[in-house]
Amino acid sequence: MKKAPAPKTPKAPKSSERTGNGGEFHQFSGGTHPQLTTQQGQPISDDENSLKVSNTSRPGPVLLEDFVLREKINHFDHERIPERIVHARGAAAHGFFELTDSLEEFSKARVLSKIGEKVPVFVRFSTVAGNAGSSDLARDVRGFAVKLYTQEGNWDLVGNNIPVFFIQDAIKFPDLIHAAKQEPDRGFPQAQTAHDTFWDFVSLTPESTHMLMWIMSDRAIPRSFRNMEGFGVHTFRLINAAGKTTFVKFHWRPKLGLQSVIWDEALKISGGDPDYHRRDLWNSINEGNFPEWELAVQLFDEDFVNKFEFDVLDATKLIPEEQIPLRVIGRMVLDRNPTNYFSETEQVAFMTQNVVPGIDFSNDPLLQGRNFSYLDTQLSRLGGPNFAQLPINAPKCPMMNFQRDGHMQFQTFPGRVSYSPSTLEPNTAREDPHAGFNSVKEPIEGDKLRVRPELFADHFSQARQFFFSQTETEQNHIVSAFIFELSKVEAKDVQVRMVGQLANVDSGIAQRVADGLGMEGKIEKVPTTVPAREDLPESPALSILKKAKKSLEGKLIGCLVADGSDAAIVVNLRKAAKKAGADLKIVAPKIRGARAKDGSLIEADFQLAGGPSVLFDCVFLALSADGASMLSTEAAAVSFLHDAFAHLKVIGATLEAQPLLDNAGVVADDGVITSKKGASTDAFLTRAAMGRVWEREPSVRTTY
Ligand code: HDE
Repeated sequence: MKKAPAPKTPKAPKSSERTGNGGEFHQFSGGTHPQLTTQQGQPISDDENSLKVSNTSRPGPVLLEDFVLREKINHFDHERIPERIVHARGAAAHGFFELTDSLEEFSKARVLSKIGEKVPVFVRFSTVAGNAGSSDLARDVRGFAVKLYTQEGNWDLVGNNIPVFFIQDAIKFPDLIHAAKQEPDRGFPQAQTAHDTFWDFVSLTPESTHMLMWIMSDRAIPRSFRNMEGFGVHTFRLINAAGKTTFVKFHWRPKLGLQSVIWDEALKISGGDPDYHRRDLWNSINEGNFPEWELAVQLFDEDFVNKFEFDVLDATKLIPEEQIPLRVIGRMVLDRNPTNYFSETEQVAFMTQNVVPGIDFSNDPLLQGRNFSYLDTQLSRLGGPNFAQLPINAPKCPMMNFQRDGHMQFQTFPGRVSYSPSTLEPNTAREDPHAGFNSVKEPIEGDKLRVRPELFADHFSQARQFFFSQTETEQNHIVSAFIFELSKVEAKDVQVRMVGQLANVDSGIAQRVADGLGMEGKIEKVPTTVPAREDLPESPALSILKKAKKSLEGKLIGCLVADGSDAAIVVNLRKAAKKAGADLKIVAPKIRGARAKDGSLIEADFQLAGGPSVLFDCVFLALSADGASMLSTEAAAVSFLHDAFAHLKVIGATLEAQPLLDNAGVVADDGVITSKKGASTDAFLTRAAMGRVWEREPSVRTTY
């Protein structure tokens, strides 16, 4: 085969050849570059200057004939597509799912029955309410959408990091989202529910109460995507080869365990690094620390459905793990960052209706509504019916049908036959009644009505169960979150109604929130037909802290240094941290780093003002006496430490760092570890592995 000629390196014109030109060509740095061309392939001679009637001293008018300019600007003008109406802000990664336990008995889906089957996945995490440019740390549900490119077609499990939802029927979704998004007259606030319209709506929508407990909990401010659970939310169905069906709920469980931040920390991370979650995902994959989850299922039959206290088709309810245990069936690893954010993360089109033979929908009215919505939204977002041909959306198994033409048709179909049945050509695609997708054969009978089933009417029992399944710390955080959010609501009657709604969950919770808001007088319960059951047992699986992993794996340590620091301490700390699976970042007054007492340079990852302690899980002050005294009057250093203390972080320090600890108001406790020698680093890491110093909280924050 003849080798293609190497692309020619265009030569920069001599400045004398460039008439009246003040601009310079900066990009000619030698080497071999391909020729720059238009979209049509015409070589471009000058990418710095538009075509003008000109002389050397004065620009004349720009010519309409400049097709190079017009094409470039035209393309730029159309670079954006409509952002998602919900889940606009997201980050994604590639990876694989591997089946470790077969569900063949329940499902004929190859991806759920063939042990060892590995399928590529693309996973997009998102916030719901904020616009694409909002902050990662908004208090919000996180989307957890997984596209599995199976050999039987794409299966999209479009879930969230919270197992229940705000509403029971799809017809309320536009109202919910309109209430949560920025208010239509003023265009703010964005990426938050702390405003009147949201609380007005939910205080009038008792079915939202269970979900409110979840989004006011620390689940709504995760430490990273790697520390989140994922849930399919709805009940789905599995179908085996004999046509037998079983109900199923899907759960993703993070290998690193659950972890969240503290609300004040979330507020500050939004300023310090609005890309905190996406950066964490990107960096961890780049560094080879691949995020991993287990896929687990809850399987149940018609008998359970009939005896369960609630309706399994009600998306505002969950099935406690204590009632139907999780069965782990596989693992998912994210090991590759996207090559291009727009082509992949932005153009990926998740659709709940993407299921494969062996998996089917249930009659959950929310799921049924979603099955319509997701295809519809892709048409307006991606511009036409051929979006499934975009590489990120295309199945990775053979795809053949007679759908033709349309905007941006990338395929060139040969032949005369674009219909079925046909005889004119051999080997045209045919349906297969056995291997093809079949719905569960379910007899349906009833009146055509706009109603909700009776069991859907209990809105408070599981909200109460959730609250009382939390640790005391977590309960305090939920109460504080209600107080924070409602304090931003201007309409006092909305506050009053919401507190009255909370009284249906528990009068104690309502009273605590009322106290925090400074409300006086008797709380009026909002009337309800189904009061909360008080007999549901606690479910420890609903708590983050009860099942948190006590480990340093995946944690980030911020180490503050200054001139005169002991380099050996830093080296040892880094080594020990790495061994434990954590990462150490150096924060110094100057980004070049600090000159250690032995004359070596300790290179910095963050300049002090750009590396606040909210970015780290725990902090260590490797300071000399001079360094500590210099930093003790530096506001950024004082707030670095003050915040670390207030956010209940484990703080390690050399003895010389004491002046800075004092100035920052750090009071000695179990989580403040100081010592002269390197021994303190071991004690520091041991304590840091156990997580935050929750016992410190009452001394730094008022709880109601
Ligand atoms: Fe969505 N949702 N949703 N949703 N949803 C969208 O689809 C919708 C619901 C979820 O990373 C949209 O492609 C309706 C529940 C995720 O690209 C849209 C209803 C759950 C994502 C849409 C719901 C979700 C979306 C916007 C009520 C958790 C992001 C853009 C019936 C189980 C996927 C898009 C991604 C995205 C509609 C409720 C999760 C408009 C009508 C419940 C993770 O089609």
